[in-house]
Amino acid sequence: MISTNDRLDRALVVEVVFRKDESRQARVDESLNELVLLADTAGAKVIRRVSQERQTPDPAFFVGKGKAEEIRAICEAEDINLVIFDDDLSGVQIRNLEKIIDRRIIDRSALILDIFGLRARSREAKLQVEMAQLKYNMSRLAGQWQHFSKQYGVIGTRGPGEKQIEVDRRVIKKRISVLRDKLDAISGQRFLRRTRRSEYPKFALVGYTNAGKSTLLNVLSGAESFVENRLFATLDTSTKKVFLSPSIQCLLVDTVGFIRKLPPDLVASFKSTLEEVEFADYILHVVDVSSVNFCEQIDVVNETLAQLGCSMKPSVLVFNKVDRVSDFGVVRSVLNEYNGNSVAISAERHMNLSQLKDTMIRLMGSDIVEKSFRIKPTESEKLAKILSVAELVQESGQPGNLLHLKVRMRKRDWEILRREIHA
Ligand SMILES: Nc1nc2c(ncn2[C@@H]2O[C@H](COP(=O)(O)OP(=O)(O)OP(=O)(O)O)[C@@H](O)[C@H]2O)c(=O)[nH]1
Ligand SMILES: [Mg+2]
Repeated sequence: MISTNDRLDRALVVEVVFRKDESRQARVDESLNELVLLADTAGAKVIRRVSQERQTPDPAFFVGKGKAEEIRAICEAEDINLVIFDDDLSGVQIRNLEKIIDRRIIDRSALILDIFGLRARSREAKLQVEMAQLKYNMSRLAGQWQHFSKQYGVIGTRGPGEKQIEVDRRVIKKRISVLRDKLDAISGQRFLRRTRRSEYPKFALVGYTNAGKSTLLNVLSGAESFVENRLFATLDTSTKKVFLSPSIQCLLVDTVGFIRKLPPDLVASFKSTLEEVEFADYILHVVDVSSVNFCEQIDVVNETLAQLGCSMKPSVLVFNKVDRVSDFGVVRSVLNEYNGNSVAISAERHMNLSQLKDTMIRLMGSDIVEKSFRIKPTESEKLAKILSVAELVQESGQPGNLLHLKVRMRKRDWEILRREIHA
């Protein structure tokens, strides 16, 4: 946690608008709002926001030296002890800024890693976060030993600069290799679990953090996963069985939320957790349609899915939290724009969930077959067998006479059933 004592950290956040990049100009405010939310999640109170327009980042200070001095003055005047940059800083920049500003300096990635550290509950999540933090620190070690030693007093004794860095680097590499072995072992167990359950089609819930993935998992499965109106409530995967109709079941797996500028070390370290997405048959992409940035959030999630090699998986776009949208025209136009497999729901208010389930069944189309049967009055056993795996779509005829049935079921069940009833 970034708060090291009882008192909340008092933070100042810094954004740099690069003039060359016009699209960034428009997005920068949102990025900064999100940074404030991230800081709040980590337990810091943001007192001030500072921005600077530049052509390129300053290699030594990221912002200009004069700006850094201005930040120091603000920190002194307002009793601020933590400065957070919205962009990634190099080790050298962090060290130089700390010298001038004389406060702890962190960047967005460090903040996200900090929150993950705070949120990690399972052994696997803890190991994954530690791995990501070590990699992050290793990449910023050059010329930055002072800073590093403040965060991890356990590694080595204080030695003269670069020599100590070599010692630290060796220690970190060793630890990373130990962590990798442990994570591989857990990943192996996960593989066994996964193959045992693979008889059901699997949907992965993906989406921007706070979109409502865990809430949706809970309402569809009747489970009670952790839900919170904060970022990164879920770090562990959790798989539940869900009835899409009385006879059609699927597995639904909840996983970690995405965010813009997710540190690459983190994505790499959460590989085995994110494998749940890779191994899923289908994707439910949950979007908080009440957020003003939902379009950009969709792009961020799609980019992350592409990084994971999952962009081609059949998916449903689930526009959640419609109860918070007062203008239904917006929802309608969104559904028109993303026509195809999209549906507007409210997980919390249980709105349109049956429509969502129907959409999921439709997506499984190739996996589901529809069959028609004529059942004689004497064939009650056959009827029972059919109805034990299939769902009734249509029925005609009178009891005691020939019955016409139209049913649907999973292909796999049909393969077994056809042998049993000699169809
Ligand atoms: N109004 C409204 N709020 C919702 C709805 N669905 C979820 N929420 C709220 O949104 C917040 C985030 O929900 P979660 O289910 O934890 O979101 P998540 O996508 O799992 O978030 P992470 O695990 O952080 O990635 C909670 O406060 C939920 O109560 C909805 O349909 N309507
Ligand atoms: Mg969640």
